[in-house]
Amino acid sequence: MIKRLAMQLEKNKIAEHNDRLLIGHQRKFDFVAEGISNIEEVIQKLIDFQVAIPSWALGTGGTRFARFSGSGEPGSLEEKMEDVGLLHALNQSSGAISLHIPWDIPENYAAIKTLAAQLDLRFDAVNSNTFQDQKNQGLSYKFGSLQHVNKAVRKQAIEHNIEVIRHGIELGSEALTVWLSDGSCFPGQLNFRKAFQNTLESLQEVYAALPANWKVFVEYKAFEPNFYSMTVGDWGQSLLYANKLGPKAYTLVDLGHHLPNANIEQIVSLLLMEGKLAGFHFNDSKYGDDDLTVGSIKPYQLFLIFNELVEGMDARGMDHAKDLGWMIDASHNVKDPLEDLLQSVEAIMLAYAQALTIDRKKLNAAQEHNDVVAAQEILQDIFRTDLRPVIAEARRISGGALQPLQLFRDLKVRDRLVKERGNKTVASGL
Ligand code: RM4
Ligand code: MN
Ligand code: MN
Repeated sequence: MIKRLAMQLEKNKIAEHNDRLLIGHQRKFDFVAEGISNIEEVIQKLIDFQVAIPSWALGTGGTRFARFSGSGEPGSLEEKMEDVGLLHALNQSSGAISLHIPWDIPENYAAIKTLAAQLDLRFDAVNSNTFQDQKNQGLSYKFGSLQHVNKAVRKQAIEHNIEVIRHGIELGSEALTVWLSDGSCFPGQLNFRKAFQNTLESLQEVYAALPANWKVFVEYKAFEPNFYSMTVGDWGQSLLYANKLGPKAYTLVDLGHHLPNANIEQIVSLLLMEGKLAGFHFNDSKYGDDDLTVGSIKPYQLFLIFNELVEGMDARGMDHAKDLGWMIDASHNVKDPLEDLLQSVEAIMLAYAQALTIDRKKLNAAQEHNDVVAAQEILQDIFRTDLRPVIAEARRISGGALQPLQLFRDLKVRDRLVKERGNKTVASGL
């Protein structure tokens, strides 16, 4: 059983691996820790910080042209959870999973919850899907869902969202993420104002179905699959919906959903200021919604985003670990999905650790004195400081591996999964 593999990993293999690397690690950690005055606080915050893994990113993704499936991919929700359990056993920072419905419909809630508890996982936001037509679906979403000119289509999409909430309630989720592909491909196709109003009214019905402790995350995207207009096209439009909906509605930032060169860190800062930032779908991109490994293309941008996050959350007295949704939204065309996800979580932890060690007083002073050079020096000095031993130490203390990726390879985890699941498995979802 894979489940047993995850547990075995936790107990023996990780300890052996850490013992082997300990002396070298300690030396590097001591060296870097000496320069960080709040090192204990930083490590505690790193231990508390958990990134949710999307259930749709555990298999090989594809492009519009082809999908080259890997081997040993999870064939069921249970196997996907076991994969996330493996990641979490290795890094102790992936203790949550985000489900996409209907790609992953939980059939036996009690069994799924028991498995989650065994793997030390909780359920983050549940995601609805009205961007595809499902088998046996009455009406088509070809021309949109919540925005549709036909009320019956809107109703069908609203009901789907409410059904997703119901699944989430059973599992202990506390948020619904709505990403709409609604929009238009050609000028004249859509009356923008009517499309907005229809979407708002539909979202209001979904909002009314939220339990008291729930949030709804309105995710925006500037382009694709519609190429002329998107009905939730940017953070301004998402914020309009969120403000009109009410206090349980927030704007979700997916790093790949902006027009080229958008200043995402500024968007993050202002959404936080308004108390309307939902959280993130982390990924990286060069050209569009590439869904690449977090930090693989623009690590400095990621660091600048975390700089604004830490500053803004602290200004509002927020709990870093709990008050926002931290999720990955990635796709893996050429890498092993589990290795890729380990890299993504590592990149997120690194950017967070760096942001935690910025000298805020110094940075404020530089800003107050218009000392542009000093401000840049402060940020870049931290960005160029190697804090990998600090996040490794946080992992070690919480029972994870000093080098998760190395251990994943040393233990030939993928080979074992292939043996268990076979060569020709194709995971559902993207
Ligand atoms: C979209 C968007 C959503 C994700 C789907 C699969 O581009 O990022 O968050 O649920 O892809
Ligand atoms: Mn997304
Ligand atoms: Mn996307």
